[in-house]
Amino acid sequence: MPKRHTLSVALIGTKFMGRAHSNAWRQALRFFDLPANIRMATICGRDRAGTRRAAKILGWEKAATDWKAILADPLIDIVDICTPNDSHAEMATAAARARKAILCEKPLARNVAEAQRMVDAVKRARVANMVCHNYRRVPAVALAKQIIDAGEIGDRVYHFRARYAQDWIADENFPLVWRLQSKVAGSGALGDIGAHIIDLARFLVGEIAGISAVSQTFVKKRLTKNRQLARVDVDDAVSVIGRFRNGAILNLEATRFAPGRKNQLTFEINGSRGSLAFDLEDMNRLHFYNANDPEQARGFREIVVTQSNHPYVGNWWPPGHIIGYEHSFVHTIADFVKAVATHKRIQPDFASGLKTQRVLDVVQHARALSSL
Ligand code: SOE
Repeated sequence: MPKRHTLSVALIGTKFMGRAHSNAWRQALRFFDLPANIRMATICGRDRAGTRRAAKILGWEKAATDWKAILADPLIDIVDICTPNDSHAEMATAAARARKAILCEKPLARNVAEAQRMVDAVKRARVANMVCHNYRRVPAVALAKQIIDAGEIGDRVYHFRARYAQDWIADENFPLVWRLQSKVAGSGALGDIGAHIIDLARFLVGEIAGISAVSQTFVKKRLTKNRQLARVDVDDAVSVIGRFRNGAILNLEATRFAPGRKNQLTFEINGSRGSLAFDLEDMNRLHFYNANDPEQARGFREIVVTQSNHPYVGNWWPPGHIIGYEHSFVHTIADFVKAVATHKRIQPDFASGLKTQRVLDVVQHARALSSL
């Protein structure tokens, strides 16, 4: 039996995404048959004490605070970037020069220029690269893709409409965190959660030909951490209409001002012979309408996506035992490890992330409203 290769990983970032990715690096090998072992070598954060705590709790061998030193370590094979958006381009281009495989959280960058630099760097270095759009690998979403590709909603798609709604900043007293500062985030709800539904639109329906959009900043000023009042220079919400290259119509909404919606991503796709609908707050279920069903039995059916032949779920529990948000990261990282170990491309790669970034950029600069 040939000795299995071991891939040593360094993760940069210790907050929400750092924790979600750490869990995924630990679980991937335990639940998926991977062509390589995974060594959780180093986690890197800003402050030494906090990063040491994170290493201990999240299962990393070492804690570091100098990400550049990590890239110089010849024993590191993979760099996983889970930091705020303003560091993605610098870290990824340096990691590419150091010949590391790279997984980067979404959005790829703050703007198209940065995203283009990242694509150029990974192409030049010929290193594996992937953007972590984890919702593609929610089993119900992956099943929707299979149903569409099998032509079971018909050979034409008429509509893709999606909404990603949260409410964590609807309180005007919520402080001016990095996700609300364009110099760090690039944009607001648009790049943070809008990027997810733009990626899903491209994944499930196809490339986008053109868009029109309106965005709004509802709370114009917020308190910084030093209690100074500062202007909010990103969108709080955005609405997009558009057209795909295949003629389907696109409707998207990304908002952080939907009180009661904690993390609700919904989409509905209408095709010539059927429809699909999904709600992340009920993520183990896919709603499917098949116009070819016998007329007396025709209607939306609810598929509980937990059968062993459904995407990914056979690796977890028996039918009916549901999974959660964190499993989508395990699926993403398991597929990434397979790609790195077998030298195959994996989607969405940085080139795909750049296409999403181009849509973000056009939305951000769209001036669509005709005054009445
Ligand atoms: C925003 O709060 C956020 O954390 C996004 O940044 C993530 O991508 C999304 O999965 C959950 O919400």
